[in-house]
Amino acid sequence: MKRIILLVTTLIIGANAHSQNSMLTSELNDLTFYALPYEYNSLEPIIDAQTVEIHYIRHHKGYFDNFIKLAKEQKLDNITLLELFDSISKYPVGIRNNAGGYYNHVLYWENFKPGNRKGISKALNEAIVRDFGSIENLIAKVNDAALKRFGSGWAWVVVVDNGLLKVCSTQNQDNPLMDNSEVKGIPIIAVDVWEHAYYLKYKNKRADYVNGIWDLINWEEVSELYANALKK
Ligand code: MN3
Repeated sequence: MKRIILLVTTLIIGANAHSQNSMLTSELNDLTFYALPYEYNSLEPIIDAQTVEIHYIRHHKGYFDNFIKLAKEQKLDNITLLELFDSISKYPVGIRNNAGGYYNHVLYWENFKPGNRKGISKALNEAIVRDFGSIENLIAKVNDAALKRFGSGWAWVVVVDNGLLKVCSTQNQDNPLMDNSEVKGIPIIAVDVWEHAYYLKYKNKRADYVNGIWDLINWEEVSELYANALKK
């Protein structure tokens, strides 16, 4: 019976659209590959189906498979992703790149979950106005961080220790949960600016992709991530 409960729990963690929190706090040996909660063409026309498919099945799955393999080799089964990120500078760069690659993309897909694009919570809206003046200012700041990131990396909106919102950017597959991050905080918006995220449709025009994604952001989802981040 215990095994069945464990199996069901694992399946729920794998398939749950709000998997970010449980993913961060479950032990590495319980991690399953993230189930994309929509079809490949659900983000059309802003992100084309082929880009989503390749990005999810090849890139994201590749990071996950490599991460699990390296974690097993390093016998990391019993720590959580959150603990790992919090001491990532002690681990080989392969762990850092692939663990980051796995987690970052889960957040990225969750941010775009088709649904409530106007459903921002009162609390998040007030926090954005408090810290940036307006949602437009926040978007401009994230876009700026995304465009200034030289080479591959990410732009983020994070909740920092004192509950304030901050915009930052990281290189490669690093993220703001990592102990070596310049800005440390809990991410609620993740913008992938690796070329594989946009090149098929946008070619070298990163700005067009970055401007476009705001029409995909599920503010209801981001509001929930914000509420959860404040609880930690
Ligand atoms: Mn990517």
